[in-house]
Amino acid sequence: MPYTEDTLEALRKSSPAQDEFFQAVAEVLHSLRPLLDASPRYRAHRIIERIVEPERQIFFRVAWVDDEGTVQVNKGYRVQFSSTLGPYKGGIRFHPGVNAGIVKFLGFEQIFKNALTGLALGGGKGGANFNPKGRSDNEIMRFCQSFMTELYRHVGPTVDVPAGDIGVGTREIGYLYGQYKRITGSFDGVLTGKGLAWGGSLGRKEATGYGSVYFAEEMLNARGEGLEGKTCIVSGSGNVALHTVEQLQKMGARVVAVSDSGGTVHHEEGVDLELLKEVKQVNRGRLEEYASEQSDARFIPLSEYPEGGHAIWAIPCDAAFPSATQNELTLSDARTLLENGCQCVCEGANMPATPDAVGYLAESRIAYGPGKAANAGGVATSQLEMSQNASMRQWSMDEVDRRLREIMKGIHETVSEAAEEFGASGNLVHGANIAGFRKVADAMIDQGVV
Ligand code: NDP
Ligand code: 2IT
Repeated sequence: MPYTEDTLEALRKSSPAQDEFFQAVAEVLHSLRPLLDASPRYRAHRIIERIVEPERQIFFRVAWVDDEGTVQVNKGYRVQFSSTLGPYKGGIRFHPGVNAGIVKFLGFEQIFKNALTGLALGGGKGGANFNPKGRSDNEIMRFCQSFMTELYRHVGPTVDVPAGDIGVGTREIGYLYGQYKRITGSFDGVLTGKGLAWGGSLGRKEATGYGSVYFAEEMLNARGEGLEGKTCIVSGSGNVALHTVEQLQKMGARVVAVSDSGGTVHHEEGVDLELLKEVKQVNRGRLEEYASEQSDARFIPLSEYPEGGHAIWAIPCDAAFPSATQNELTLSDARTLLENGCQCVCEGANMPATPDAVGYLAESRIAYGPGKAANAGGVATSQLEMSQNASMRQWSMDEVDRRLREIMKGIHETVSEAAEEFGASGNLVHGANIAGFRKVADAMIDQGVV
């Protein structure tokens, strides 16, 4: 049995029922085979066995009182996966589907994504199985305060720096930061994605979506093409999706569909971003409200789609941006996209494609940008926020955006070159996994057995 299979087998036994985590590990290990064959030192130092094991996992109770006076209890997590390249860094997710395996998959991906940015960032992730939908501001605040009352002792500006993810935006970061400050008495850069008046960076909220579009543009430019004039679809309608739509429109592309957990909006004339932001960001509402305001837009509810939830991928496009959640794009969706002429799939979300869809897309001739490369602009700009906090300065939007664009260009070069080096030219899944891993693994060897 190959070395990587042994490790996976051992993991399945030692941490059962963590499907998304095994999925993320299996993909990386599959890509690494040629590197591990060429460089026996990784095996000698048992890097694979060490890198799949988080340095530390913190599981905690989050008790809080809802507006009816009822006590609620949730599970809180912070997985500090790797501090090899810098402080643990990665978002916090509030979603009812969060469990230890989800947080571990996200933390594992984060190690390699952060390495690809070229910045001094370790990897971590956190979250809670808390559903913010339908909760009042006061409930969100009490939940965040309870969550931080445990988390504060594990984080710090040079230790572990959380940020947002699904269900955690500027509002939640504000409540978490307020509580951290109250407990520690210290105004420091312990979280990123902060509000602009209290330590935040211009461009952070836009960065993941903008970065994903810059990455797609790099992939297309390498083929003598560009996004201008292209028809695009973007799944999701949260932070990443909205800013993907925004940057696509700035670059002259037409976005004809977006989605949320209730269904898909198809708007052939082009999505009205102002209305979309009002419905999803300002009112925190459902996407079907968009279609009721726009007579030429069609809403396709989840229940109407026989395959279950993937109506967006059947809408013909030149480029698709999966930007909602994990495993939202199956092999059959990927086939449909390509049959309809799609030439580019660029992942704003973490692990949005199922393993067989990843294999199919990576082997196809289209431009396929895996999440750990394509959505790294968010965490990279978090590091720019950390730099600004450390130097007590605030850069202009133009300055941040210029750096983001450079970073995305650099990531594209790095992953393309690594793919080429290992005989998989154009396969950016292999390129991203190899380049991210190699940087961390070499540094682990330098730092000894820890
Ligand atoms: P948000 O909470 O802002 O938005 C999430 C969007 O995805 C919403 O439209 C939501 O629908 C939809 N969604 C969530 N879960 C599901 C589901 N199970 N099925 C269908 N749709 C779903 O999160 P973000 O935009 O921040 O995150 C989106 C993705 O991008 C995630 O994979 C995240 O890990 C990744 N990411 C985020 C970064 C960031 O900086 N925020 C950085 C890098 C990656 P609804 O509105 O109905 O809830
Ligand atoms: O998945 C991710 O990269 C994020 N949610 C952002 C992490 C961060 O620390 O900015």
